[in-house]
Amino acid sequence: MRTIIQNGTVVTSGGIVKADVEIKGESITSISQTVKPEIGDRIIDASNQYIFPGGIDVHTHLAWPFQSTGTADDFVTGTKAGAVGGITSIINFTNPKRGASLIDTQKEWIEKGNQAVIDYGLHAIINEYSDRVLEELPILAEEYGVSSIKLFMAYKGEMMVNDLEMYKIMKKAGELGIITNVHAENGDVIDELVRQAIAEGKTAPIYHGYTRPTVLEAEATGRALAIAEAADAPVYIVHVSCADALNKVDEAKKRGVKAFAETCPQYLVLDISYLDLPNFEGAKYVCSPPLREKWNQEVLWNGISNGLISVIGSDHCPFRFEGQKTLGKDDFSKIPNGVPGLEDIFSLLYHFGVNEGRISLQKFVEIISTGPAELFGMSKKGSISVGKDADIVILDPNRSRVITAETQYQNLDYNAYEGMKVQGLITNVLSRGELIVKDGIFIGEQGRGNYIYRDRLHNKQFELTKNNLKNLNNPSSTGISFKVQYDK
Ligand code: DUC
Ligand code: ZN
Ligand code: ZN
Repeated sequence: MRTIIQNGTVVTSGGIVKADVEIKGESITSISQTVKPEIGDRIIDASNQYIFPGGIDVHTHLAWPFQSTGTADDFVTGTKAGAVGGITSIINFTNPKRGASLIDTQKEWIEKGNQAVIDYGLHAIINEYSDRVLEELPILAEEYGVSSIKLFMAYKGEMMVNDLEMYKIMKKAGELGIITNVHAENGDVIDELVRQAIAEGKTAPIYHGYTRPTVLEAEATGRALAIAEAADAPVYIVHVSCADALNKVDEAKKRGVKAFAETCPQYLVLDISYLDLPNFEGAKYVCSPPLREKWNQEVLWNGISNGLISVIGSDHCPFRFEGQKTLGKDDFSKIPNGVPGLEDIFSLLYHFGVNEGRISLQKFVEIISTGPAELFGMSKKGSISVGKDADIVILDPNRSRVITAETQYQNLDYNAYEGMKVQGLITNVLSRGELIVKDGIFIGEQGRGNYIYRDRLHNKQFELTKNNLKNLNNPSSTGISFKVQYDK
């Protein structure tokens, strides 16, 4: 069946045009003012609405065992929530058991994901170093389409690697065209600050914020960037939360490091005061890095506008308040770290970014869809263009909604953005040509999501530095802030 989306305004990172979109099978086949409907066509009327490429959330922790518990959304509930929220692809993290092979872990997680309702890729977490890791990386890349790995500089004993391990892994990854995601916080010093705080009886959620100061995020960010520079490897700093850390990214980019930065909605919209809410409500906002002083938000928004930040990811790491967050009732260090965001990231970025005038429509598309598709090698995703997968979000800018746990698809008893009114209502969502959200209701089938085999960065063709510098000099630039090419 052919589908035609009529009368809408198509937005890509390169331009905005009033046009109809023709879809045959799973792909976009035409974008023009003159797509003629025929009998049997399915027509979707997008009058007065925007037609965006589907959102891509490259930072999710679905079905994730962590800190003596596990995240509350699995691939079914999490991807349904993403779908109604305008996300049509995710990249989730694996979580290898101690001593497990990366290949076996990848297979296990591909299997876990097969109940997803949208397409999914997997970043391979490496939580301990061994020679086998270096042997398995090429297999992961070639046979499993893994173009990104993740290393942690915090969570000692659970996931943290040391500097030498990081260097060796990044170097091998860089040679293979694999980009390394880094969680950059100084885990050793944080653990000591946490120990001291608890010993002094400082057990409330706010101390989670005080024991993970911005200097320790900035220090680790600078160190990760230096190690990537020495290894001549591409690096992606996840969840940059503050000006101190973003400055390190700025410095590194200026000296030509193949560095990219991500921020998350919680750092753009929420702040450290949420950790101090009464009745242990602050626990709902415990995530790492922690929420920061409010003034950091505008620095991050500027980083998005000027191309210093390439991608927004949700870091969706959901834990229920009752029974999970309450594990830390008497000790903040036992509160599982994470906030939800997969269902609302698209709306939050549209509302606080586009609607409130901080970013353009094109920049919105660039960081929620085109940028992540390019950087993480999803060649069929990320744009409304002929030949791409028909992953499409239709949004009515004249309608609004109030975010609330009562109506959410996320498997949670709270929402971190409860009560916020967001302008712009997602009406319909297509995934590979199939209408999976109609009038805001999920109508797709469980298990319809495909595993995404991703392309690797071609190191020799890396062309980011000049483009980034150009954008830094032109804060109003809405152009793509980096150019990368991939091995086919
Ligand atoms: N931070 C979180 O808040 N949750 C999951 C892991 C992380 O780095
Ligand atoms: Zn992290
Ligand atoms: Zn994360």
